[in-house]
Amino acid sequence: MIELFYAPTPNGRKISIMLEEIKFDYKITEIDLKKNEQFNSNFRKISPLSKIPAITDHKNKTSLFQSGAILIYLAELSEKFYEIKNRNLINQWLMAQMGDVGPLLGQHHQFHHYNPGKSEFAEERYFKIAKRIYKDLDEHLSSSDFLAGKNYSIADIAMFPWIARHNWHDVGLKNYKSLSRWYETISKREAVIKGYDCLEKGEKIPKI
Ligand SMILES: N[C@@H](CCC(=O)N[C@@H](CS)C(=O)NCC(=O)O)C(=O)O
Repeated sequence: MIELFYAPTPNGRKISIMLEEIKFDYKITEIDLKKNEQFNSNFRKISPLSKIPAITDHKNKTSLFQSGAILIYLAELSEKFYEIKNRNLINQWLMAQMGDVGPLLGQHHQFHHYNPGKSEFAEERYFKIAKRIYKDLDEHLSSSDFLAGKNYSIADIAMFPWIARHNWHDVGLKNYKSLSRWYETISKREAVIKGYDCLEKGEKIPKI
């Protein structure tokens, strides 16, 4: 059984969606970031940077932090969404999500959504970067069904919950036809709908 240390954020949702996709038995331990529970010493033993998501695989007696590493672990264990012959491409897009898209959109959330008016420079900078991310993803997806080719993979699972914050980004997802097509396709997957609302609070995937 997998224990997922979770908060309902894009990084948390990557893993709840993956666990639903691979139909593994799992339980959620909520980490309330507003109450600073990520700094509790027990949690820091498995997530030394005090960040969700993290997992403990009680069967294999293994704990992991960092969503990308967790996705790879679960993909290898389940042999799903991480085709061996396509790994370079999948890894490339997974790393692009982890190293670029996530952290940069995260800054856009901070300045545009949570703290407007605090820094004109940062608001403009990350708005511009967010638009560029949408444009680049849209261009790529105009000639590729999914991020790493014709099959849905852990790279898509990593990227999806970030684009699902499109209402916060104010970039206008509907203007990006290929990115919208990709988003709608993934939005309809039963496991994605379930994993998005894994706390069963009735949270719906934002529509375009
Ligand atoms: N690169 C990490 C990022 C994880 C991350 O930023 N988690 C945030 C929530 S989305 C967090 O736990 N923040 C709490 C904190 O930094 O104190 C991953 O992909 O797992």
